[in-house]
Amino acid sequence: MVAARCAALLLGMMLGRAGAEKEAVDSLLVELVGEDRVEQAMEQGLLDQLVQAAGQRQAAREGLLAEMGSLLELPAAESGKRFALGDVHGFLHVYEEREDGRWAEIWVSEYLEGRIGGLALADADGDKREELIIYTEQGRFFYLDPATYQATWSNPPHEYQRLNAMLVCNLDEDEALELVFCADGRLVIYDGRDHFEEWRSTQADLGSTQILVGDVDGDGAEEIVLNDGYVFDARFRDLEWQSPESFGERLGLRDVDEDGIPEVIGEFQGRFLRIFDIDLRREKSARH
Ligand SMILES: [Ca+2]
Ligand SMILES: [Ca+2]
Ligand SMILES: [Ca+2]
Ligand SMILES: [Ca+2]
Repeated sequence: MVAARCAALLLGMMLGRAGAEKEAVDSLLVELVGEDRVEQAMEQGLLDQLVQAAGQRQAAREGLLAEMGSLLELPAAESGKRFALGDVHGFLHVYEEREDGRWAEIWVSEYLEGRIGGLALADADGDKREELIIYTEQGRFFYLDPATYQATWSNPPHEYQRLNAMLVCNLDEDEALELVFCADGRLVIYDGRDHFEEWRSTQADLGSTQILVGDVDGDGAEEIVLNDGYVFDARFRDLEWQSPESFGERLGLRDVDEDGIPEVIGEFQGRFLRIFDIDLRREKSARH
């Protein structure tokens, strides 16, 4: 019982309700294992297990919402938890949880001039405050204040015609983040603060739908991995490898062979998985 209550409280914390509930979890943990063993329990990963259990329970209830790129948890307001949803009609909606656990729409944007392709929450301009970043399929970017939803920046119309995928991350030494995206067939690295193209690929036929960044060949420097089989050096932007086959529609990184280098795990047709060793430039053999 105590564990179940603890997991429920942890779930609340994960969804943004910190503060008072953190204290409640701490006291429950004391109740669960005794004051003198709290530290040891935390070291043994008890909290991790509870967080994982809470996450699994939520996933079972809500399906794949957590994996959808145009749906994003927002910082909770005093009145409740909130999430944003960008729809295919070009509108961003913000929903807030009511006390009975139901959700209500509390805000909707103006028309954002195209189907919404993805959302991110990050401090892209390095001012220590996060932006809600939206991109549309037609190549518009919008920064919104994540609490008031007022727009703080958008790129010019017609800067790009078509945008397939975006990742917000830091690829260089400056504090501001970069917007890494696939636009009009090219991979583009765009300065998140000063809003200009830092680099674009000479390859002009990319149709990437997912972008990941990680050190996938173990040389200590990060690569940009595109789901359609391209691997670029994240810093110097050279094409390191063009795989003869796609890595799948969706990608994940995990080191599954203990060599310290994450493998790319790619999903095809929403269910079939392949494992790629990027350092060896091949799909991992099915049996050793
Ligand atoms: Ca910011
Ligand atoms: Ca940067
Ligand atoms: Ca590397
Ligand atoms: Ca590995």
